[in-house]
Order: sequence, then structure tokens, then C-alpha cells
Amino acid sequence: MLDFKDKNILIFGLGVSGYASAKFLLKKGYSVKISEAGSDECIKSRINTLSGYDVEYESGGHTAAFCREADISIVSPGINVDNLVSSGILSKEAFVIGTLELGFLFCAAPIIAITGTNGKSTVTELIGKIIISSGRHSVVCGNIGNPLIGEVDSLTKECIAVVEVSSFQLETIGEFKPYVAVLLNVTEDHYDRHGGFDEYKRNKFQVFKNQTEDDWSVLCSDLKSDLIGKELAGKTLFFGKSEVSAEVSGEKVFINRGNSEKKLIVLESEIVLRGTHNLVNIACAVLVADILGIDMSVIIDAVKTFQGLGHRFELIGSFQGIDFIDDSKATNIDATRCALGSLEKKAVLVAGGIDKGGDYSSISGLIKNKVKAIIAIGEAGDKIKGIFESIVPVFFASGMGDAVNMATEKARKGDVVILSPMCSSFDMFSGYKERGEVFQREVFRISGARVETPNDT
Ligand code: UMA
Ligand code: ADP
Repeated sequence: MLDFKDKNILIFGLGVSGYASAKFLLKKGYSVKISEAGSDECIKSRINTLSGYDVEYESGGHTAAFCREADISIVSPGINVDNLVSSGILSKEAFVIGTLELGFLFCAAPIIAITGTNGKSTVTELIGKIIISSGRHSVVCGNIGNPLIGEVDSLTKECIAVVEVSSFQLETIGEFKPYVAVLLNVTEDHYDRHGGFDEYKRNKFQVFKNQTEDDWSVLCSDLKSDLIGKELAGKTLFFGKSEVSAEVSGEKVFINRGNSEKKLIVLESEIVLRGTHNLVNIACAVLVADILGIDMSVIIDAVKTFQGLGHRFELIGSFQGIDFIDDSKATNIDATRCALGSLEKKAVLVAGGIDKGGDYSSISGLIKNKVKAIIAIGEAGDKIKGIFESIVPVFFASGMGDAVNMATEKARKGDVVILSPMCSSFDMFSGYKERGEVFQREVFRISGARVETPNDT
């Protein structure tokens, strides 16, 4: 394993993962410097908390003078290493790992890594829930919010780390080797960081890169063709629509592994999650749990009681016969494609934010069939209008309050108002969570009272 002793370690970024990395290494007595581009109150308070340790830092920007002498650079996932090199902050030869790799190097527990464009958090949470229900200790972490390095102190080899892994994190792995690696799907996203689809897809397959025959590689059947002519080193299983180990057929999920007979696991009507994409997510989680040897009755119970996560195709209630759905976490086009595809009613779609470079016109057919009007918000508003205005009326809204007012005005009894933005949120909000919360607050405001929630009888 990489030796950190007597090395000059430099951490780039004092966000959630950089801060957790700094605390971990400093507690272990390693020599750490921190370089951070920002200098807001949160950064100041983090630096203050670390002031009891012997730590050097620079904030408000990265400088070559401060950064160049490092033996090991640990980079937060939001920072593009190529930019650090092209701006002369790091030399081409610098030894760089990401904060995920750091977590892996110190993690005693076997890792289940879940990556993909969409569904990562849902599948990560569900697998975590199933493992806990089986009585084993499991921690859910990674891109979902709490970095692996912040959890490793509590992880023994008897536990299981269920880690959501992003494409940004996969850029800076070295030895990262999950016992089970899952690739859910690869569709357009993050072109602003990864250049194009081929590069983005190559990056996603990195999750399998260090696996050996003792490990398991689990992929969606749509990705079978990507394996033609090459084999993964791990034992490879597929989930998805046909001839797979965990199969979605109509509204049913089956498991179909080894010598056992194909077995029905669950019907769509028995679960809380909605939409075919969630049946596929469930098939994936069931397959991983089966690999771990968890009793099928425990798996089925956990799946049936899984409530899903907020802001993901979440029905928040109905007002004047109009359903309001918060799908704020739909930060790319495919997530919105799945949301619209799952709707049986006509929709007024609230969309926009920061454009990530995908091809919106790929969902023109769905927009035509399912959407009666689009309320465009944020920086991508113009682009969205340009692409869809020949198909449906598109209106600009100045903010979320305005958007909810306009959407409710355009919708009629029996319709759906759905926030499914296809874009990231940082032009208007601190993240998808705040965007969803503001949407929900505005829905409650216009309803003048509590809307009927799905739990009302
Ligand atoms: N910074 C610099 N230099 C730069 C750019 C940023 O110093 O050139 C600083 C910022 O000022 C800030 C810090 O770096 O203080 C932020 O670091 P970061 O962007 O890597 O974010 P963290 O707070 O460490 O959170 C990261 C993930 N963020 C990203 O990948 C952008 C979180 O995923 C993750 O939950 C967390 O680690 C714990 O593992 C967020 C995310 O948006 C939710 N992920 C993307 C996604 O899901 O689409 C990939
Ligand atoms: P991630 O962590 O990959 O962003 P989430 O589970 O948070 O995934 O869901 C993000 C968005 O993607 C939500 O809008 C959700 O409805 C949608 N989604 C969930 N699973 C899938 C899937 N398998 N395929 C496409 N979209 C999905």
C-alpha cells in the first residue's frame, strides 16, 4: 500500500471530502498541507477547527509555490486535475490520488461500489437497507454525501461499505478495487467535465479496472454490447430486461441465477417506488444482495418497505386535481426521459438550470406526447425554449415561485406539474436539494394550505 509516512501530503479543496481527508490524516499524525480556492465562512471555520494540528494552508486560490513540493497530492472530486496541471499548479509528474482512493486505501471492509449516470443514490441506499436488515453492519457513503474516508475508522472487515461512486471520483483512482462493482447505466451527462460521451463512458468502466476473479462485476444488460471483444476480470452478471440474472419483465422483478429456478421477487404494485427505471434499480439491488448470500425473504421485505429518496420522482401531493412531482434530482436528460416515460397523465414540465451539454432534442418525442407546456428556468432557459418551442408552448419564469405559479395556471385537473430540470441547479440554488425544497415550499404556498399528500387517506 502507498506509504504516507514522512511524505509531504497536499490536499486540494476543503469541501466535505477534503475536510474529512484532512481530519483523518492529521489525526493519524501525517504531515498535511491544504490548498483551497475559496475563502468563505465555511472554509474559515474548517481551517479554524484544524488549527490545533500542525497544518499549513493557503486559501483564496492555489499557487504553484505552495503546491509544487508535495509528494502526494489528494484532490477533491470537484477539482479537475488537468486544470491544475495546465495552470502550472501541479507538474505533469505529480503523484495524484482522489479522496475516494484515500478512503479505499484505509478501508478494512469489503466495498460495494455503485456507479452509473442515474439511480446511484437510490440503489446505494436500497442495498444498504437490505444489508442492515440482514443483520450485518453496513455503511452507506461516497458521492451520496458522506465521504468514505470519513467512515473508515468505524469499518472493520466484517462490515460492508456501500459506496456511491461518481465519474469525478473515478478519474483519480489508483488501486480502488471493489468486491462488487455495479454499473447501472451510461447516458449523456457531465460533458462539461469529461469532454464527450466516449470519454465519459470509458471513465465509468474504470470501476471494474482493478477487480480480479474473486470479485463481482454487475452491469445493466444495455451495456452488454460494450463488453463484446473484451472480458471483465470479475465474475460478471447482468440485470435488466431479458436473459439476465435479475430480470424486469412487465411489472415484475425476477431473480434467475445459477441452478435455482427463476423466482418472482416483487410486483410493481407491492413497492413504493414508481416507474420502470425503479424496477430496474430494484433488480440490481436484489442481484447484489443475492451475491452477498442474503436470505431472499429478507431481501423481499426490505424492497417492499423501501420508501425511496426525496426529490427523485417524488409525488408531493395533489391540489385542485393536479399532481405535483418533485424530481429535482433529475440533473440530466435521461433522468427526465425516465420521469416523463413513467407518467400516465399530461404534464406541465418545469425545467432548466445550468446546461451540461447534452442533446435535449433526444426527448422531443416524449415532450410532444406527454408535455402540454414547459416552464423554463435558469441559464439553460433560452436553449430549452429554442429546442422545444416548435413542439409545445414554452414560457420563461424568473424564479421558482414564478415557475410554480405559471405551471399551476397552465395545468388542468387530471394533469401533473413536474419539476424535472435536466440541468444542475447552481445558477439559482445551492444544490438539487434546495431547488426541490423551494419547489415544494412554493407548491404549499399556492395551495394556500396543506396539499393532499400521498399518505392521506
Ligand atoms: N475547490 C478548489 N479548487 C477548485 C475547485 C474547487 O479548491 O479548482 C474547492 C471549493 O472551493 C470547495 C471544495 O473544493 O471548498 C469542494 O470540493 P468538491 O467540489 O470536490 O466537493 P466536496 O464538498 O468535497 O464534495 C464531494 C462531491 N462533490 C463533487 O463531486 C463536486 C460530493 O458530490 C460528495 O457528496 C462528497 O464529495 C462526499 O463524497 C456532490 C456532487 O455534486 C453531491 N457530485 C456530482 C454528482 O452527483 O453529479 C459528481
Ligand atoms: P444519482 O445518484 O445517480 O443521481 P438518484 O437515485 O439520485 O441517482 O436519481 C437521480 C435521478 O435519476 C432522479 O430523477 C431519478 O428519478 C432518476 N433515476 C433513478 N434511477 C434511474 C435509472 N435507473 N435510470 C434513469 N433515471 C433514473
